[in-house]
Amino acid sequence: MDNTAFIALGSNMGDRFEFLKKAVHLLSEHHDIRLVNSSSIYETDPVGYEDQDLFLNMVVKVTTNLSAEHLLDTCLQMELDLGRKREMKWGPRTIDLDILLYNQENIETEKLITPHPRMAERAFVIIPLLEIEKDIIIQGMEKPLHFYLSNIPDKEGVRIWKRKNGEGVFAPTES
Ligand code: GSY
Repeated sequence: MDNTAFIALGSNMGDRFEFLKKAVHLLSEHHDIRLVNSSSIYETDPVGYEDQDLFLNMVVKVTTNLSAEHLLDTCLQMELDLGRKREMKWGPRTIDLDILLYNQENIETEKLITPHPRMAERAFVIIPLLEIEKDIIIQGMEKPLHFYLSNIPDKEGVRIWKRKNGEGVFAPTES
């Protein structure tokens, strides 16, 4: 599997944990995707449209034979397979799979932009991403991502909910 991608997962409708688990399972089962690592699960205050339920968020690292475009189509299909519901653009959703990074590529198509344009402002993305890739460098940024953590708003809105490999246990992969 030649390409490395990071995918953010989020849910704030229905059985949030079940949606995340099923999405991780679908990724790990796909014959062109290998799940390399996954973060703990965080409960997070909604960002943007705030009058909605708390999210569960996490990030996974995968390697894949799929092109970025095909990986995107695969993620969108997984959302549909999981019965994705989303009534409004920034509103509640059963499951979201957002490609954050695809190799070190700057992709700009109608359907996909990498690095994800809003990832650097979102503590609910950065905190789980740094958990699994603490020295990650994002193209276009001068310093490794962790340098920016102190400037990111809403950090207190991101709380560990199920620790990877902790009691409970949510442990799809080891790092
Ligand atoms: O883009 C992801 C959907 N989303 C989220 C999310 O996943 N987590 C939190 N905490 N807030 C969000 N606002 C939106 S839109």
